[in-house]
Amino acid sequence: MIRTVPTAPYKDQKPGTSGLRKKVPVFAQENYAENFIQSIFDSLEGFAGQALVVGGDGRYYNREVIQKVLKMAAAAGFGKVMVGQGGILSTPAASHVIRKYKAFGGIILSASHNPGGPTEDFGIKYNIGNGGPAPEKITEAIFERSRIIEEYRIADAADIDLDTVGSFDLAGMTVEVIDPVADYAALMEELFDFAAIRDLISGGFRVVIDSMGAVTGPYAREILEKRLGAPAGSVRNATPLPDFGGHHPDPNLVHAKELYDDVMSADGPDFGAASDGDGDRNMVVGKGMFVTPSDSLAIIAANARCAPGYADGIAGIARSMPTSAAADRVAEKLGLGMYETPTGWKYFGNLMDAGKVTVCGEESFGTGSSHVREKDGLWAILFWLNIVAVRKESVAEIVRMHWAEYGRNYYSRHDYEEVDTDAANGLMDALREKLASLPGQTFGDLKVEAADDFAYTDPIDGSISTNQGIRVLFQGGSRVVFRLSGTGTSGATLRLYVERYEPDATRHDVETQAALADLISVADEIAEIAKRTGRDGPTVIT
Ligand code: G16
Repeated sequence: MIRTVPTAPYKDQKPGTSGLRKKVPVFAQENYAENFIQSIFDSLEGFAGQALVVGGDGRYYNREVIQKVLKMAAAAGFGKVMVGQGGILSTPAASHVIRKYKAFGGIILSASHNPGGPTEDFGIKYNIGNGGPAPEKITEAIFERSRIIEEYRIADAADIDLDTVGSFDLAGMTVEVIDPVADYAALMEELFDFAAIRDLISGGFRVVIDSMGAVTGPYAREILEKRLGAPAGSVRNATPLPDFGGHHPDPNLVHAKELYDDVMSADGPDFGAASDGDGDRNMVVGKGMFVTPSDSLAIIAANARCAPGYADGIAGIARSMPTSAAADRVAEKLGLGMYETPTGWKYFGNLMDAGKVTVCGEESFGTGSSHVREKDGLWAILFWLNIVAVRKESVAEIVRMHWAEYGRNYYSRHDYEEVDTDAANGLMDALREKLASLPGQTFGDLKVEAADDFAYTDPIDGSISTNQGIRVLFQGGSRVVFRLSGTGTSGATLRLYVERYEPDATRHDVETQAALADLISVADEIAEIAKRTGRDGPTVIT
């Protein structure tokens, strides 16, 4: 039986960079999740009888919301829902399942790299039939709907047993509980040279993956330990836990420090990697070398032909605006198209669908390709292992040789988290007012060449996105970028991105913060970060 439930709108259901993310107690308010789910369905057309994919990163509240989605999908008229066993599907795996089975779309439950638990973060995101995050046109429609919603519809039925693979009936709709790993692992085996990686590992190359108590554990175990022959225990924190074991599942130098220190220690592994809550982010560390996400994109693009899935070369590269220009130099040399988009994986979808780009990346530890329409942590890790196995050089050697050939883009991001929202908005407004007067001004040795508020016109559908971050570009290719995060759940997070290009290989060994020191202080001078935020330094430096 389908029940129609009267409800009242919540005013704060505007999706951010990647879906709606809020604290669990916010989602647990009466009808809060239901309102948003119904708003998604009300914003879509033509799904009657079609399939929907549902899964999440296993965080606290995942199972409860999955049951709601199943019952509401049945009431909305979907023909089938495919859900990962245990409610688990990594974000890239969900994208793959949507594409492989030609589903109408998917709902992914995750707050990505943010902590999980009864008072921590949760999220709901809608992905379209190409497997990628819904474009702004749809997220805007969902938000508009959520502001006026008056009722939702739900099937009165018992909960589905999410732990048993098989087909079940829910009020006339089929629920297929699927193995969350199998399709994804098979795809990775098609793309990469597993035989070469197996030889590398059996030859003594030690690989460690930290799944951070989050979703990639079962995927990494199947692929690294079972299919590639790494010893048991090579995947750490491999069981997805509702609170990620108390970890902050963000693979960066702060939250994956233990792994980093281990790889850097004298008798540590040769290669370390980590993924985030929902498996789309990655961090890659080789002995003596942390690979910045921006360099990772450039190096993967330059070496793409090492992997069987990319043996014919790549069509083009895209990166988000704050990501360093390292990949641009590769595109130029290889004669490939290069696209600079706003922050958010959703902006890559059209370019990939149109065949303009194959490989995409973001400074926020995201790298991926057109094999799915999300960034893909394990994909990036396997790509690196494939490159190391084929080139028979260490990560550090590969990175250094890349810099020697293309020059080095020194790069760092400084985050000021949980800043007062008014102060953060005030800082950005003041910067916008200064934009016109900045070009031509000199700060020490740095002369401003241009300054703007980044706007993007999608080359495929012509849609325009404005206010995507303030860029101050200096002569010689250095720049600072200021942006407010669209994924935080408390206060505002100010991001400062700093980049300096150094073509001279004799100057490639400077410590990153030292290499960027003058730009960092100029950024503070221009934006008055310390004064306006009341902070004497960033919360996180990556
Ligand atoms: C999401 C988006 C990414 C974006 C990142 C950071 O990642 O999918 O495209 O780069 O947020 O966004 P912001 O700087 O606005 O916080 P994830 O891994 O959180 O889904």
